[in-house]
Amino acid sequence: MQRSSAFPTRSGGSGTLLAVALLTAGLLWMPDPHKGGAIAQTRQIESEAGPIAVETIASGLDEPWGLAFLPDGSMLVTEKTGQLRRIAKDGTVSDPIAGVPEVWTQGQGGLLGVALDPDFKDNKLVYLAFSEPGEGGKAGTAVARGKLDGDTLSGVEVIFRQRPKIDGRNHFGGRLAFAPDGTLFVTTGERFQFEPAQDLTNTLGKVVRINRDGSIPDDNPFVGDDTALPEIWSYGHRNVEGAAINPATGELWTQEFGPRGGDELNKPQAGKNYGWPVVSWGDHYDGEKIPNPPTHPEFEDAVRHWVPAISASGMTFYTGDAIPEWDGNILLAGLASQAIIRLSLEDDAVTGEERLAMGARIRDVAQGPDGAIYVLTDGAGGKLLKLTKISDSEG
Ligand SMILES: [Ca+2]
Repeated sequence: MQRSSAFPTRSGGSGTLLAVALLTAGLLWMPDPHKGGAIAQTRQIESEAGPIAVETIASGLDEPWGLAFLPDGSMLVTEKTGQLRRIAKDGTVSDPIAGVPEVWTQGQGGLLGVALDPDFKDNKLVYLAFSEPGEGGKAGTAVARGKLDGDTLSGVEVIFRQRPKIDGRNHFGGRLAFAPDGTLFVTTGERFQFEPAQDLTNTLGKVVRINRDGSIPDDNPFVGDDTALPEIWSYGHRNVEGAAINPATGELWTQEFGPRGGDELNKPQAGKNYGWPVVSWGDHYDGEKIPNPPTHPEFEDAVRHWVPAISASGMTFYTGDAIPEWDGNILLAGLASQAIIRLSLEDDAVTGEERLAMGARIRDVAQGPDGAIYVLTDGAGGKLLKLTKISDSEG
C-alpha cells in the first residue's frame, strides 16, 4: 500500500509486512494535512464499509461532552467541568469562551449539550444545556442562549429551567435538537428519582419542547391542560442523553439510558408516555425485576433496546459523503461499549447494527461540514477524533 512510504526503515516485502502489522495494531502514524507537515496520530479500524481512518484532531480536553460545528468548520466543544471552547480546523483549542453561566459540576452534572441557532449565520446565537445550581445545593437541567461574539457569549439568558431543582448528582439528560420548524427539543433525566418521570407536574424524565426564546409553542401536547406543564413534549423517560432529528422525516429520535440493561432508542411523539419506571427492558441495580414493556401496551415501546446496555450518550443521523455506505444511518456514541454503534434504517425500522470498536468511551458524535464523522472521547484527557473512509486508491 502506498502509505508504506511513511516507514523509512524497510523496503519491499518486509516493509509491507511491518505496515500491515502496525495497521493491525492500530499504531500507524500518518502526516496530518492540516498541520503543515506536523505529525498527527492516525490509526485504522475495520468496518463493513472497509477500513476507516481515525485521526486525532485535538487532545487534552477536560471531560468533553457536546460538539457543534460553526459555519467555518471550526467547532464549539463543551467540557462537563464548565468550559466552552472553540477548536479550529487544525486542532488548536481556544481558551474558555467567556460568558458561560455558572454550572453545577458534580456527578453527571455540568456543562452539557451545545447547539447553534438554525439562523446562526445571521444571529450568532448559541444554546447551552447545563446543570444549574439552585438553593441549598440543589440543581436542575437548564438551557441558556447567548450571542457568540469572538470568544465571548454576550446577552446570555436562561430560556429553560427544569422544575423543581432537587438534590442528587445523576440523570440530567442535556441534549439539544432543533426541529425543522425551529422549535428546540431539550432532553432531561429523572434525576435518579424514578416515579417523577410519570408525573406531568414536573420536568424530570421528560423531553421538553420550547421556542427559541424559551416561550411555549402553541401546539405542544399539554398546552391548555391544567394538570400538566405546557413545555412537556413526551414523558416516562429515565435519562435521555442522545437526541437528533431524522433528516428524512423531520422527526425527533432519542437515546435513553436504561437501568441495568435496557438502553433504548426512542422516537418520542407528542404527549406519549415511554414507560419509565413502570416498564423497562432492564432491571433495577439492586436486582429487582421491572416488567417488560409488552406487559403494558398503554406505553410506547422503544424502537430498539439493548441488553446488556451499550451505555450510549450522543447520537446523530449521518448524511455525509466521507463514508457513503452509511448515508441515512444512526450513529450512537457508546460509553461502556467503547464503540460507535451504527444502525441502518428502513422506514424507521432498524435493519442492521454494527459496532465500531474505538477502544475508548465515546461521549458525542457529529457530522462535520466536510462530511467526516467527529467524535469526542469521554473523561479527563478527552480527544476529538475524525473518521473518514480510506478509499481504494489510498489503500
Ligand atoms: Ca421506555
